[in-house]
This record gives sequence, structure tokens and C-alpha cells, in this order.
Amino acid sequence: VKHPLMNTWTLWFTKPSSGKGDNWNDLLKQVISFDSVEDFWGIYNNITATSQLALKSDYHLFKKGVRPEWEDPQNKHGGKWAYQFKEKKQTQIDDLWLHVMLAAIGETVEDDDDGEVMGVVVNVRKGFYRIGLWTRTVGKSVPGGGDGANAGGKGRTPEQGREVLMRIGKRFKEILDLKDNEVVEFSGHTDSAHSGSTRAKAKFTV
Ligand code: M7G
Repeated sequence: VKHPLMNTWTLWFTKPSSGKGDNWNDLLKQVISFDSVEDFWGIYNNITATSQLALKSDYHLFKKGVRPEWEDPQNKHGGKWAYQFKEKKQTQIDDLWLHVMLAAIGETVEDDDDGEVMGVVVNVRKGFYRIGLWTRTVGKSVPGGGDGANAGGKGRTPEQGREVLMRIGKRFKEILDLKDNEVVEFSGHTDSAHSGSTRAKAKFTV
């Protein structure tokens, strides 16, 4: 008997660019989808550990039906919490990323009706790893919010929206096992898209 997850999740991989001609879409590949604890472990045990990936690789674990891109309709009003691990502690990053994935698929980052968590990401970069958690909103209500898992932001006041987002940020920080003085930053995807990079100005911090 398999233990079902609350959602079906899809693993994506960004392969490192081989040259100047590559664009984001050529590099981003869907790997596999799963909806049980057992299938997650089967996949996890058979893919390359983050610490063994080449520079500029990413893993993305997103709810099925959501592309791990700013442009996806379900992400375009959203943002992400992120932290950069500057010292490359290779053994640590594998544990951290595993914990983040388990928190995502085990739905322990948000409350049942938040509908905010879209997915989690790990980036392998020169000099650091970055782990991010993508949310549906930037802490205010969004147009066209649906039901159930799609209800993120619906009917919330700005204060409530902010609270949900901050709570998620705090839990994410705990999952990453960070100290009080290690700051996790939230930024909206529109800012990232405009600046052409993830290094957009942080809106909130925890
Ligand atoms: P990054 O991987 O988020 O951070 O973005 P980095 O700057 O530390 O490497 C790197 C680049 O990948 C961006 O400047 C974009 O060219 C591209 N990129 C990343 N994301 C998440 C997206 C996306 O969602 N959509 C598009 N079109 N490009 C993206």
C-alpha cells in the first residue's frame, strides 16, 4: 500500500547552459511526477544529489500543473522566500534540500487552506547554493483565485495576506535550520523579471 500525498508533485531540472545560444526554456526540463511517499523515495534515491550537480543546475519541485517559472499564470502574482548558503557545505546542502522537499510534499510549511506554496527550488551557483520557496501571492489578494489548492490570497485583507506570508517565511527559515541573524528574504517575481535576475530587492525578511 502506498501512502498518498495531498498533492501530486513534479520534479524539474535546469541543466547548465552549454553556450550563449541557450535560453531558459531550452534548459528547463520536466523530469517526473509522483503522488506517494514511496514514489518520492524511489525517485530521490535515483537522482543525482544536489552537491554533485554542475554549476548553474537547478532542481525545482512544484505542484503538478505549475511550471517553475515567473510566467506561469499561477506564479505571475507571486514571489519567493529564499536564502543563499554562501559556504558550500556539500553534505549539508543535500540534507537541507531533502528537508525542504519533505516539508513541501508533507504540506508542513503552510496551513491547509493557505494555498500559497507553489514549489521549492535549489540553485547551484558559483560560491553558493540558494534554496527558495515560491508562493502564489506577495501577501495581497490576487485576481482570479480559485478554490482549494488554488485559493491562495482569495478574500484576504492585506494584513491577513501579509501574516500568511510571514508565517510561511518563518517556517521555511526553521526548516532551513537558520539562526536568528541569518536572514531569509522575500521578493516578488515581477521584480525578479524586471531586474532580469533573482537579485531583486527584498520586500520582507524573516
Ligand atoms: P536564477 O536562476 O533565478 O538566479 O536566474 P541566478 O541569477 O542566481 O542564476 C537566472 C536567470 O535564469 C535569469 O536571469 C533568467 O534569465 C532565467 N530565469 C530564471 N527563472 C526563475 C526564470 C523564469 O521563471 N522565467 C524566465 N523567463 N527566465 C528565468
